[in-house]
Amino acid sequence: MSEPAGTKRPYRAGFACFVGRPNAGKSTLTNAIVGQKVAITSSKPQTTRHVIRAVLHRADSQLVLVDTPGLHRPRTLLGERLNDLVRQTWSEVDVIGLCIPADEPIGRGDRFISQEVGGLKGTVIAVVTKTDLVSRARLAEQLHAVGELGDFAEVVPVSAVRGDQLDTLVDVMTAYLPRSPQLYPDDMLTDEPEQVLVAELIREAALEGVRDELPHSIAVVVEEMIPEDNLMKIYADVYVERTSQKAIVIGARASRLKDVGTRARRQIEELLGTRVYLDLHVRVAKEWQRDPKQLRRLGF
Ligand SMILES: Nc1nc2c(ncn2[C@@H]2O[C@H](COP(=O)(O)OP(=O)(O)OP(=O)(O)O)[C@@H](O)[C@H]2O)c(=O)[nH]1
Ligand SMILES: [Mg+2]
Repeated sequence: MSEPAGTKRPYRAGFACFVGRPNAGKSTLTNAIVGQKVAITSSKPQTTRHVIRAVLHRADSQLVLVDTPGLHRPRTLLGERLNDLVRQTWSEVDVIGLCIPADEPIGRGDRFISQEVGGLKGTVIAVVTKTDLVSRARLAEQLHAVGELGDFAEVVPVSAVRGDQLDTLVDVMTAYLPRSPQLYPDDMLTDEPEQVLVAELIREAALEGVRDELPHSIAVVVEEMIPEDNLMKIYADVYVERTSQKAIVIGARASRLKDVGTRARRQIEELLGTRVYLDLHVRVAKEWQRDPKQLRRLGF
């Protein structure tokens, strides 16, 4: 990929996606690279539920990062839809960044995914994430193990939390992009609609402190956003699958829901740069993860 000395580097632009099992750190890495929160993150697996594009602009390149849901063994119709999205995405991009956490042994899921991506047209790079959580010796072992896992063009260790090696990763991914004119306007960070970003921030706040099956059962839809003087009025519905879950999300004397609202509001105010009035309603959509009609209504 080297150019003769003295010539300007050719402009490159294209798509790279992060894939990997749930919780591998894909969304945190996406946010860290573009320097803004475009994707929500949580310690619960299967946080990301759609494909999120974020654009990194440089003088001689445009790297479109595509964050995808964690690939997993599906137990619901939602799970199947999410896996389909991942497979469609990775078949279309120029570079696939297979994310494998440094602090967990390589498992069946990683092996399965690395085999699947092996046959794609895009260049596959292994990204060893969360390096801040392990010793140098452990990291060396993991890099070796990842090297054995598949035929990767490169293996790059990173820590999104510390910001370690992010530039290196971007350089590596960019090098495999095609020569191409700019794909998106200069100032575009993401093509996520504002309502979706807002709904996601509410879901992120709602995920905090809930356990077991409940994180999977929560969905959020922003019904209305009404600008008023210096204020944005936002009306949103938080969906759960069962009445018992509704009680948990609301909490005693609505204390939990209030906390969720406060946390979400702060994040939304930061995103929109305006004061926000947030009205949250908790509703039950019975077994929505398995119901095609409800899934469609919730945007899947
Ligand atoms: N210490 C440390 N933790 C990290 C790092 N990157 C991600 N995490 C944590 O790992 C957890 C999962 O991160 P996410 O970015 O949501 O993972 P994901 O791969 O997008 O997960 P899904 O969307 O569920 O597939 C969160 O608790 C993050 O804070 C890192 O570089 N260092
Ligand atoms: Mg994610």
